[in-house]
Amino acid sequence: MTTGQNNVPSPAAWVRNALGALSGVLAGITALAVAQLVSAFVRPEAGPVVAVGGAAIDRTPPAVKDWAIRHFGTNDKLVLQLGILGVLALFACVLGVLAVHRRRTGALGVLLFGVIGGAAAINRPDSTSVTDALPSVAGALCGAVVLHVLTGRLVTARSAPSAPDVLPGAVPTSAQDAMPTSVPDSGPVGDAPVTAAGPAAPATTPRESRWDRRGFIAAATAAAAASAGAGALGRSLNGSRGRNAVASRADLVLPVVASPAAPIPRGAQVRVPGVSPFVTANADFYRVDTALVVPKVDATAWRLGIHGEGVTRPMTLTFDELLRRELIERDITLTCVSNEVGGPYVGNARWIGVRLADLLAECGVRPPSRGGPADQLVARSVDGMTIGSPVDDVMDGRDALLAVGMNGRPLPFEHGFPVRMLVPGLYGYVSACKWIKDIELTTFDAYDPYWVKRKWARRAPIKTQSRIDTPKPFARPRAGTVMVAGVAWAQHRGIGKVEVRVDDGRWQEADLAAEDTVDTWRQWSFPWRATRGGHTLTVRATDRTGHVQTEKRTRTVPDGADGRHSVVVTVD
Ligand SMILES: Nc1nc2c(c(=O)[nH]1)N[C@H]1C(S)=C(S)[C@@H](COP(=O)(O)O)O[C@H]1N2
Ligand SMILES: [Mo]
Repeated sequence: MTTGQNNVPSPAAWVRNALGALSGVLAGITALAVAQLVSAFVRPEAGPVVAVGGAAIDRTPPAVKDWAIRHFGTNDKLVLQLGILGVLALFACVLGVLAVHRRRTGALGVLLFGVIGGAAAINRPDSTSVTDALPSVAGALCGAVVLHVLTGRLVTARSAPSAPDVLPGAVPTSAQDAMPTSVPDSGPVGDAPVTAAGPAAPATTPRESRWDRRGFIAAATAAAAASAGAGALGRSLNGSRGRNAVASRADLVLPVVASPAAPIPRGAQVRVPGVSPFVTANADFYRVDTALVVPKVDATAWRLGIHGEGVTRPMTLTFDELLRRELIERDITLTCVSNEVGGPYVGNARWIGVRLADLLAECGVRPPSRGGPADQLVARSVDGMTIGSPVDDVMDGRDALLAVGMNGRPLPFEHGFPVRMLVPGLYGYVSACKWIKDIELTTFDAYDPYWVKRKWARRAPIKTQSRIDTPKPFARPRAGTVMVAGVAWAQHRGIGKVEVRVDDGRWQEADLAAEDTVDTWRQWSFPWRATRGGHTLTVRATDRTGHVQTEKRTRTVPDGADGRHSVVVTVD
């Protein structure tokens, strides 16, 4: 980035490039702010960052998705968005510097990003209209204009080499504005009416005077202020869009249930500090989904369609109609297939909902085991997620739910308000569709849902697992009796036994806490006579079918992690 006149980098060129980069960033901010504003009128999910982020999530290989969940947990989406913004900022700087030298190319580069964002937006599964491209395109247009205008204030200096350093004094703003912007290299700057110089830029040094500093500062300030305004307005409009949904949730009073859950046995919770609460509070319940923007569904406008193969009486239900049905209350432990051995993506809640099997039966659905043609139930969410469950499992008598309540409250938005599906015994990605809007009966041969298209198994019952909650890894308990305790789960089969092994010793049976139901996890504890030194504690569970949690470690892909949880501690 030298002037070509000599090999010493010209400070003016350096400054110009820096200002170019700044222009690029301002153009980028303008583009995003305008996109945010326009998306409020189109669809919040159609904004470029959300659309590109969603596309990135969909294209993320399962192993990377798993890695992201493992390392960033529920912050994975924040990290992704920050990553996208970081990449955009980098490109904005590059385009800005480019625009200093090739103004049109820079602006075209900004437009290219608009095309990418727009294409991503209309290709999202929940996109129903090409208008979804509008936020990106409008944002990019404004961004391109900003970049063009800002770098226009810098091009005076750009043309300096044609009349290096001899350029006397300031070029008046008016004369410069009159210059054809497309000919910075060949422009007759040397012929500029320098005699008119002086009053326009009085306090500038010769070098600074080679660009339209005032014009640049004014334009940059205007761009920054306008984008701040557009961004703020867009955010508040987007916020108020969800108002009906928030109101519909606030107005919701869950009806009295016809079939309450039995009280949780007193002994279900072991009294050892550090063990997970038996019931996971809504705020602490793990969240795993692909939604960059949590869908805010207005319950009063919600509809659920049930249709497909073997559905002799298709149905469309409103939320009120759903609530008027017989409601049941059940404790169900949900687990994510991405949960590593010992991992946190498991939670237990008391759900309220409608028995899905009854609803399907009313629609004329028969499970394949009774001659029905459809073996797969595909649930679709408002955000385009598809989740496929075996019809036989849903209709075999277990408490598969269309859930509306979680721990006595309407579903939180993060967990699927107004309605989600739950099937005890199946991992979330094959059973627990949040923000559900449609149920289609089909076959496993005919259709692969979202995660199955991405190398996960078609069928995925939850594997028998156990976890040591306390002591924590690398804890330093004192010698003597140390309580080892945790949870074990084998939903819909039930936990029959939990054993603990110290180092390479024999398996010793742990004390099982009272069982709530076979659909919930079960706590256990083991009083360990701890001796000084380093020790490895390992746990294994046996389910009620007699299956012992296997020793063989497998990865989470394709159908859930296998293996045993170990914790290394040092006893002082
Ligand atoms: N609409 C929608 N539903 C979804 C998902 C999703 O990404 N989108 N993720 C599924 C997965 S992988 C799991 S493990 C559970 C998690 O439910 P939770 O976030 O309420 O814990 O939701 C399931 N339902
Ligand atoms: Mo999951």
